[in-house]
Amino acid sequence: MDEAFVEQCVLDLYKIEAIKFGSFTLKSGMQSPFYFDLRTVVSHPKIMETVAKLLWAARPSSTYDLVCGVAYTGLPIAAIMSLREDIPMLIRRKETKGYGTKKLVEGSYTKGQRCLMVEDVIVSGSSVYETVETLRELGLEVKDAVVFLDRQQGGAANLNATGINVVSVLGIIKLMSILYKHGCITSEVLESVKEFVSTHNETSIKTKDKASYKNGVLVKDRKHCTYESRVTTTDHPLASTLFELMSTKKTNLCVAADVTTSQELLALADKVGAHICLLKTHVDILQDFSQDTIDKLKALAEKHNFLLFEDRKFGDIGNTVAQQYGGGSHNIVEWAHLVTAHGLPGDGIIKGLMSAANGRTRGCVLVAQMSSEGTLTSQEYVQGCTKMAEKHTYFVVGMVSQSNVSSDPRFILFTPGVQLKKAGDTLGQQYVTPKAAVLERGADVIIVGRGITQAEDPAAAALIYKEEGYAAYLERIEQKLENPSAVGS
Ligand code: 5BU
Repeated sequence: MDEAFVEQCVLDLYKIEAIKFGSFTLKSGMQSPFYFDLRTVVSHPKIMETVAKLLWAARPSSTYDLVCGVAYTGLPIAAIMSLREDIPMLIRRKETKGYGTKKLVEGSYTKGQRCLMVEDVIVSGSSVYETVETLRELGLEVKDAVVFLDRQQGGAANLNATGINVVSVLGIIKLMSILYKHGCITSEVLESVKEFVSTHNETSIKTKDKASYKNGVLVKDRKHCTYESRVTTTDHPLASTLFELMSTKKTNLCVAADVTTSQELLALADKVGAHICLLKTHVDILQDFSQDTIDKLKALAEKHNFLLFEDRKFGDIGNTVAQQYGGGSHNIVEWAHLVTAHGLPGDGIIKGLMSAANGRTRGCVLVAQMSSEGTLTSQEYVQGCTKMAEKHTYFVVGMVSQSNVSSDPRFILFTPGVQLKKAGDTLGQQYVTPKAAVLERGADVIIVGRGITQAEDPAAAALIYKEEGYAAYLERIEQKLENPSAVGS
């Protein structure tokens, strides 16, 4: 590659403000003193063509059947390569369409074809990996990626660990040196970027459900950790208690006690108590809720060693939820170890709940996804909920989910919509089996309501669900992490 050609390209990019200095928040939340935004090249076709030429020249091998750009900036660059080199391209959507074919990848391909990945910038390598993972699932061979700028923050090592060879046109230090050499930046800016890179080189990528790579080193994924090992990994005392009792009682079953009288509730809790780790309630369904009911329920929770989980699904501003949680006729904070809350209102809801908890050992579970048909939770919403959980690990113990929304072993994923016999009800509920919930959807705790409460013998049914759920968990932790270079292939 002609050095002068690279230098000129860097200067051109500087001129069109594709490189900026200041304080920027990256996708991961990391603060950076510089930002490289190659999106601006779409307004400068000649520069974009040069970028494409440089990327093509950097490719590690000469034999590819396809090129695929990582959305969004990689797409037009890959399109230029495709045109110039007469090589077909693929587009991998960021989200599946909600209509039509629901395809994630557009374009023609056949299994075994070799595809070159094209990306503008890598930080951790996550965006490249996400795209590669999809293409590999379709049977394509993806081993190489060309990247215009490597921010030198661990991304190349992370990708190497998943079997992707990364070649970049430039590293950030080289780019900065070129700008400095041509008087575009001061030595202070150069030093601040060097300092930033040397102190921010720990990034990680998470693969869909198998593993996570931090600076190229494999970190154990939530789905492969035992409940026992997670007793000490979590920041939350109630999560520790729950992991402890799940592993000693050998159960990941939560019964949803959706009954209408206190008598039924207490009778059910006594019958299934030996088989569960949590009893989930909707106390507003009870016709005769009273303090006496709660006292008896607490005694049963002690007797059988399970926790109480009120599925209140708080969803208002902090000030309101604080009053709902810590007062009213149900005074939930007084007796429920865990409560559900929506992420929708933002952080304030957690602060509100915490203020009502007022130092008591309590926790909340954020509803990230729902089991019902037509649920509105988008990928962005789910990510927003997990981010919120990450910010409040001292109060949020996990998420209600229908998929593997987090590989962080600190979080407990609770999955409702579990039944052995039915596929759904007439009001939109959708069921999967305990095995599918644990193995395919990544559940740590399965939530079963009518599958047990409407069984002829709820205790016997609870035992079956407990055994199925726990066997699936044992199968999951036994699953070996695949050879990193084979991940996704
Ligand atoms: P079922 O009888 O197994 O369908 O009861 C499921 C329970 O879980 C019930 O209490 C619901 O309110 C609760 N639930 C759910 O079904 N789906 C969800 O996404 C959430 C909660 Br969040």
